[in-house]
Order: sequence, then C-alpha cells, then structure tokens
Amino acid sequence: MKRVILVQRNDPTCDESINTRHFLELQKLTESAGYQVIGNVTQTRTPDRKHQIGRGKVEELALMINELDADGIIFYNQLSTTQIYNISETCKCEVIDKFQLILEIFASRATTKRAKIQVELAKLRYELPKAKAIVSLLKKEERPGFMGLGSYEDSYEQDIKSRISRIRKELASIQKDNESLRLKRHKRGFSILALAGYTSAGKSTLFNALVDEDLYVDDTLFTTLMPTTRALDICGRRVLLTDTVGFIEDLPHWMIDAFSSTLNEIFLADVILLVVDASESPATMRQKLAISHSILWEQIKGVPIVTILNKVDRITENELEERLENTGYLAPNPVGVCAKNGSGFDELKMEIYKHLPKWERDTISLPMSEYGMSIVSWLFDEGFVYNVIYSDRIMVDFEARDEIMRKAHAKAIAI
Ligand SMILES: Nc1nc2c(ncn2[C@@H]2O[C@H](COP(=O)(O)OP(=O)(O)O)[C@@H](O)[C@H]2O)c(=O)[nH]1
Ligand SMILES: [Mg+2]
Repeated sequence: MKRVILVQRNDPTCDESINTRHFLELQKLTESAGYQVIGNVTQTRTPDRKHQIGRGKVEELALMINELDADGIIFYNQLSTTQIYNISETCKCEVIDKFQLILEIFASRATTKRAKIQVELAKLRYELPKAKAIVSLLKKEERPGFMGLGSYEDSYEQDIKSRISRIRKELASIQKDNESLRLKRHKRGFSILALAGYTSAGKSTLFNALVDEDLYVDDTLFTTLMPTTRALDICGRRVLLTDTVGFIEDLPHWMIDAFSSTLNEIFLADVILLVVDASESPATMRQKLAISHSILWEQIKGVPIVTILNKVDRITENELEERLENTGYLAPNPVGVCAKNGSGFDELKMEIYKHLPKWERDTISLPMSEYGMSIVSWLFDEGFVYNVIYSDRIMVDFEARDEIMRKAHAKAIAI
C-alpha cells in the first residue's frame, strides 16, 4: 500500500467547519482508493500561483516526506501542471490532486464496459488542458521524463484529442447494459437495494452491520462477481445489498458522466437507501439531500427511496425531530438509525420491506407441449421455480414479481 501525506489549502474566507468537512472527505476518499494516510498539512492563505500553498510550506512538506518515508502527496485543491511540476521537484515524490484521486476510485469501481469507457473519457478530459502545458514546461526546462512521459512531443495533445473522439464513438455504439444486469438478478428472486449518500454518511458501516446480522446463506454466488454486494434476508425476502462510493462534494462538470456510470448499481436498484449524517447541521443535511435528489432524479424513474438518518446516537430525539421537520419532502420514508450500535434496524427493515417489489408464489398448470415447455423456461428466467411436475400436464410451483405472475396466468389461460 502507498503511504501518502494529505495537503489542503484553506481559503481565508471559508468557514472552519467546512474546511474540516472537506478534509475528512479527502481522507475518506484516500482510504477508499487503498492509500494509507501517514500525515497531513493544512495552510490558510490565498493560492500561490507556483505551488498552491506557500513556498516555505512546500519545503516543510519535503522534510516531512523524507522523515516519514512517504510515497506521495495528495492535494485537496486542484493543481495546475506547473504546480504539480514545482512541488514534485522540491518533494521528490509523486503529487496528485483530489480529482486524479477520484478518477482512480472511479476506475477501480467501474464494473460495466460503459462505466470503464466513461471513466477513461473523464481521464482524458482531465489531461487535455495539461498536455499543452506539460510540453512547453518540458521544453523550457529540458527535463524529459516528467509525469511518465518518456520523451515529449507536440503530438501529445493531438494524441489525447484523437483518443477522446475514438472513445466518444465507442460510447455511442455501446448499448445500455443496465436492463440485462437487473434481469439477471431478478431471475434468482433477489430484489436489489443500493446504498446512496455522501462520503462519510456511514454507508459502509451500515452495510457491514446489516450484512453481519442477516447474511444470506447462498451469498458466495454474488460476492465473487461484486465485492461490494452481499445477499441478505429482509423480513423473509432475499435482497442484494450494494455499497457504493457515494456522492462526492463539488464534482466538476466533466466528471459527472464518469461518476454517474459508476453509480450503475444505484440506478439499477429496486429500492434506494439514501443515507444521511443526521449529526450534521440541519442546513447541511438539507443541502446534501437536495443535491442527492437532483443527482438521482433523472435516472431512477419512480424507484422508491428510503431515507436513513444515520448517527442518531450523536443527537437528541428533539434534534432528530427538528431535522425531519426541516427537510420535509426531501426525506421520503425517513428512519433514524445508528449504524454503530444497530438501533433502529428493525424499523429500517420493515420500511425497506414495505417498498420491495411484491413477489407472489403460486402453482400453474400448463399443457404438455412445446408451448407449455417454453413457458416453463420463461418462468425459470423471470422468477424463482420451486418445483416442476411433468405428467399429463406440467405443474409449475414458482415465485415471481406480481407483474410476471399476472403474465404467467394470462399465458396459461390463452392456451
Ligand atoms: N457516532 C456514529 N458514527 C458513525 C455511525 N455510522 C458511521 N459512523 C462513523 O462515520 C464515519 C464514516 O463512516 P463510513 O461507513 O465509512 O461512511 P461512508 O463513507 O458513507 O461509507 C466512520 O468514522 C464511522 O465510524 C453511527 O451510527 N454513529
Ligand atoms: Mg464507504
């Protein structure tokens, strides 16, 4: 694992609590990218054109890198090519900013072809404005080899541009893989739940706590496919729960597509569990809820949301009431929980259960014919078949979503 030091330049006009929140978010992102944070540096000042933070601070940083034997530096603030160049010259180690870090995380979480290509596109868009600057820097300083460029060429920028246009074409030709993925899971009788919400809301803590309580026996089936998905039992119903990276504050517009495609799991869900940190101020909570909804809204088309107000151990009952009143319609189906000690879990499961798509179990009788057999195989695809008896007729005991159940009866009657 890479050992890194986090650096954040705070704006003098910015609120202290916001700075702290941003720093915590950076820390969480760093950890979820698989780095180990071994130190941090913050400075409050206006940005320095050459180094982002002050020159003296960069020298301190260089000493710290040496002392702690760090492998790299991650900046909260977006860095220009010149800044990356200057800082890495002084500190003699790899320097990246928050956006590069996020791109790394997206890349590691992209599960579908579409998502992978979207992430690749975002990377190229991030590199494009830097390409020109790098080439001119290298020429001026006569220092080839910077940022992994073996030798510099003017064609570098051109190369990125042509890769971008190639990827755009490829994207247009890829069909949406969403539906088929959703179907595959439904086939096995699972409903899909996805955790959404901002970094640090407590999604992973809740994920682990729920999984520990009610791990479904046949779990291995899915965990090998998706490390962040587990099967569990909610009031007797089989569900697949997926943890996600979640929303990240202040994402630049060129990252939104890549970001959305890594949220595939959320958009595929039957029920979305929107986790918010109830211990934050009512204003922050309201703002985060509003943004979460605007991110989800376009894509989910009527998928129910259960709002989970997490960390209730850190506030009083009155404060919880007050926050609920303040958020109103932004928090549909609210449930207060503490992911750390499991309080509120029973109520949460009941609430989830209420919104799961209905599954029914029934037996239908089909003629012993090719047509009858085709309906059986369709039921294997769409539902969960318990038993099939072949005699004069075919008797199928199965379970399926109510929509499939209706179709099955209609098909049986039509024969
Ligand atoms: N006090 C308290 N802390 C919590 C609770 N749930 C999560 N946390 C803490 O909040 C931080 C972020 O949690 P995490 O699950 O990693 O958030 P994620 O980014 O949404 O996955 C961690 O330090 C958790 O220990 C809770 O119910 N109560
Ligand atoms: Mg997490």
